Amino acid sequence: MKTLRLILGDQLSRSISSLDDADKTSDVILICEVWEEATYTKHHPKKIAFLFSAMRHFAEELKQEGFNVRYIFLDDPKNTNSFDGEVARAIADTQCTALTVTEPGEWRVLEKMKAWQKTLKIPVHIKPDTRFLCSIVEFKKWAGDKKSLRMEFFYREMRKKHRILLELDGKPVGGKWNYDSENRKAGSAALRSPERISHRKDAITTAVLKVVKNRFADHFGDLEPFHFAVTRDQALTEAKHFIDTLLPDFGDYQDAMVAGEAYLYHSLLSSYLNAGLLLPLEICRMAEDAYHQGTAPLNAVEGFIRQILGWREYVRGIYWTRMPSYAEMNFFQASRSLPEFYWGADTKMNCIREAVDHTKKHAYSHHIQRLMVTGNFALLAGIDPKEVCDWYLAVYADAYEWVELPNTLGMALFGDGGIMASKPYAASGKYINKMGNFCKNCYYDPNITVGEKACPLNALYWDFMARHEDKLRNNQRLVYSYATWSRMDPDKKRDILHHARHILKKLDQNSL
Ligand code: FAD
Ligand code: DLZ
Ligand code: SF4
Repeated sequence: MKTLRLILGDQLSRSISSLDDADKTSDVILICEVWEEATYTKHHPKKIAFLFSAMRHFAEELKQEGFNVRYIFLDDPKNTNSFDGEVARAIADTQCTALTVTEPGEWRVLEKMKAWQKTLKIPVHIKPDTRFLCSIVEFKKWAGDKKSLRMEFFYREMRKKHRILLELDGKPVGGKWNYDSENRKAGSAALRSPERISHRKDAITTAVLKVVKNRFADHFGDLEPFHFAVTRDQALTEAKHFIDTLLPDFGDYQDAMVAGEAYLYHSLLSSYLNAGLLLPLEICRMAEDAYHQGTAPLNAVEGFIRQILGWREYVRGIYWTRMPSYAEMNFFQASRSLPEFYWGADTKMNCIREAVDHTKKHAYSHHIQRLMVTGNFALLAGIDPKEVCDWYLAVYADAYEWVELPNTLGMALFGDGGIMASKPYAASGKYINKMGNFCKNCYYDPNITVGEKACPLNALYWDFMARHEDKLRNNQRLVYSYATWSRMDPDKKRDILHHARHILKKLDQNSL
């Protein structure tokens, strides 16, 4: 049988299940750059350039190995510009008698693949994505009919299943499963991001940059400088560099925020993991080895592994067990439009300016900025989850719906009402001030709640808590906040809520 094997832009792994049993003499591997995928959201130009270059490099590697690869360039005049069109065209041109694909990372693409099973005249096999450490079936079993899920328990199961950071008797190395409480050092102006690897742009990347510059000029974000890894070898070099030089401090500064410093000690590996250049288990093992060799402390290694083995797998499980209704959830009925400053318009709020600036320059902002700066503001101000999710999907190089949606809707916005997180990650300006130096150069003052110079997040925090008291008062993790609110002088409460109205009005006038 001559099989067409479609590989998507985020399936660039030699071990992808659609390549299992591929026959070099008869089968055709299809990789295609299509306008529909490049524009279903206005992806950051760096993300498009990274993926197109990585796709072209991967295709070359497969060709070197002897595979028959059909690579469709975006500018190919015959390009139909959709997966539907390219699959149909490839079948017609190559006379393949079966189609094999690996399940995609987004619901909308799975729907397309299921439709092919009905519309194409040849058998269509959709295979599980075995690069993940927890299959969807296994996650479903773990989740059962629990109303709310907790990552920590899932993570422990995964540690046991993959025997990572475990003693021989099955107990966690060091005696504790989680060292998060040790990972909360604040950032300061003195904390600088260590030097990062920059990859040489070869002819393939140079050609891709030209295409992206010409075709996606209206997408938000800076295309250059561009120094992403675009091959597995380069991504492995990045991973080794991280493990050897940055991992030791990863834990301490995981939550820190520093003006002008986008990366700090974060790994920057998410784009490579999500596109398939790196595999999650190999990265966890590399980190574990660093601990056993004594080159990185346990709080850093456990914290890093938890992100990949725990959070990454957990959000994927939530996505695939809760879609498609998950995308429609809006627990707080939030409806405000996304403010223009998310797209780079001016704002006096320095934390937002910094996070958006990192995003625009690098198609990256580290987790705590995604969660506690842009995410927290959207939560407190009641921004429509759909608009917020669209923004996160567009602006980050690592964004695919399976991972973006639960993180944004569930973790940052509590839009799922607590399926994913045990409480909203709502915070006032005091938290941001505690974790870094954004507030030092801000027009606003994090220690004031009411008045022209008051940090907008302070009044918005109480306004949010008051607005949603009926939905949140019984949450055990918010008891302390509601006790403080109840004890507050009624005049003070009134002033705060009045000021919050004023802030939201200014927000609507784009003058915050
Ligand atoms: P590190 O801080 O070095 O962490 C190591 C790795 O752990 C990451 O590379 C990533 O693979 C994994 N990881 C860490 N946290 C998470 C998490 N919460 N969910 C899944 N994986 C995690 N991550 C994405 O990959 N794509 C997204 O579209 C995305 N959208 C997000 C939206 C919001 C609102 C929030 C709060 C988080 C989002 N995340 C997303 C999770 C996280 O912020 C990024 O994975 C991380 O910032 C990537 O940078 P890094 O590689 O330097 O991560
Ligand atoms: C993100 C993306 C972009 C920008 N372009 C392409 C493309 O041209 N061809 C392709 O195969 N994949 C692309 N992707 C990645 C897909 O959007 C991704 O595979 C699906 O969203 C499923 O996760
Ligand atoms: Fe952000 Fe408020 Fe700090 Fe300004 S004062 S940087 S708005 S938290």
